[in-house]
Amino acid sequence: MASILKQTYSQRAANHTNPAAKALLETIERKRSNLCVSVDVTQKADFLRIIDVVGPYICLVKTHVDVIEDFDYSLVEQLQELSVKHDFQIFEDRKFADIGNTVALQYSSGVYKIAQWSHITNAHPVPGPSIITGLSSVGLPLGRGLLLLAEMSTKGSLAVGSYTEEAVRMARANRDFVIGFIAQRRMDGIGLRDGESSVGEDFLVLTPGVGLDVKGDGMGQQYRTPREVVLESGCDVIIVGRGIYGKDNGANPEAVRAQAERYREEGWKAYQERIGSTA
Ligand code: 6AU
Repeated sequence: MASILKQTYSQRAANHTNPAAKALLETIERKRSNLCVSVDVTQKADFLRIIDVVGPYICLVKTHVDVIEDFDYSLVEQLQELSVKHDFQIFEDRKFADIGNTVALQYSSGVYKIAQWSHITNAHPVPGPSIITGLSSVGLPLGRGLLLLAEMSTKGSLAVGSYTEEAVRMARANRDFVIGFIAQRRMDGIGLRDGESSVGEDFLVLTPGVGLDVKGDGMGQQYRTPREVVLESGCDVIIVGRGIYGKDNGANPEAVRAQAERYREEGWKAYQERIGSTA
């Protein structure tokens, strides 16, 4: 079988059993988009307007629901309606980081009830494997998927070296629920012990820190282009926030639409070049 880097998203979808991973890969192929838009705005109206505009160009919406000042549960229902209207998956970027019992409560309960509506969420591996036990006790019965933060996009990140290796080992031991990583490159072969092989393993790599016009944000964020991320580093999904909705919370829908289209095209072109096909 061809290396993961050369396989199409639909070939890879067929090899996944986790429903969230499968659905994401199928959506990417159907919409010819490996673009995830990160909608980090604080007002419900801005949030919904941006998603309705970018919806046709994306495979996934990434949220930070806890930054929305006028949040109420109707927002979740409207988000779900938009996900059906435009055919995208939902990823709440919660970055869980506590003991198993606490993260299970944070994931299932409280104001946001993330597991009820978010197909994918993420966690820091810092507490060790028990964080996966806690989250999977809630998410696995609902068909959800988890990404581990194996690396970060920020200057001076501590998620490097043996920390990254341990994150990959934790994922390998929990392949039913851990569908991939937030990382800056493919993790294939990382952290393998003597005699282990990563053949047949397929973790999705979703990559933030993507921008075409600037290299950073003055607060530690570092940007690379879709080409660097998808073609040179072998990542699967580009996560773009401010590069798409700009500095004015997406006030100009036409500008937001144009940027979404631009990033979708760049991400898809880089993927086609990677697999060696223009189909
Ligand atoms: O494109 P930006 O810089 O406007 O937004 C990037 C988004 C933000 C971050 O919280 C998130 O991506 N992020 C993450 C994620 C997705 O987990 C990890 C990381 O290393 N860097 C990063 O920026 O919503």
